[in-house]
Amino acid sequence: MEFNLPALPYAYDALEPYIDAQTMEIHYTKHHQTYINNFIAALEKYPQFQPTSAKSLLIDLFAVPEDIRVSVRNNAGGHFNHSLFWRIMKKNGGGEPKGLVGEKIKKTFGSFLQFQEIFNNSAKSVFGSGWAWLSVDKNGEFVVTALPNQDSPILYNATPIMGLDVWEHAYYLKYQNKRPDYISAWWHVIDWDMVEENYRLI
Ligand code: MN3
Repeated sequence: MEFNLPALPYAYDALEPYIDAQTMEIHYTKHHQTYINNFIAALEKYPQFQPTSAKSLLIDLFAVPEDIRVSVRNNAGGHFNHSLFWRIMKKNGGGEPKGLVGEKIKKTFGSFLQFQEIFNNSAKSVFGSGWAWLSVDKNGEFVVTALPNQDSPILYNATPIMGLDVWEHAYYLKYQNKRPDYISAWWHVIDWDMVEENYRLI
């Protein structure tokens, strides 16, 4: 089972000043680790149930015993989502996507700026805790969605290639109530090469 905290591909302070080191450390070592601990604890009730990955749990959520299904949805979702999130950020990221993702964004949304506006509005629209996502639907099309809590696009038959965590724990220490400022800043750390890789691997 791949139920360990994945190595962070950069130092806690690598994404400063956009994401501060303290937020990164707490987010990664406490929040992400807690999701892992929680769904491992939930699965311990069913030793005969041996999932191979968080993704496989989410793809077939209704195979999960009913009394732990909500916990698995939230906590395996949290593990899967954060594992993607860390990988699509880097120091000196940002700019505009090239490659297949850049082309597909222009074709789908008209321009990168229009896509950015739609994605930003989606991220701002999340009421309470959740994420904004760029996913590939079952027809191979790009879709931007806002989803609550740790719901992954996987639950809705779509494959996420890029996501922005807008839970307060992702930004409150530095940005307090100013979620739009965090959203704007985040574009400076996006790693388009990884988004491209996520798209090519579907
Ligand atoms: Mn988070």
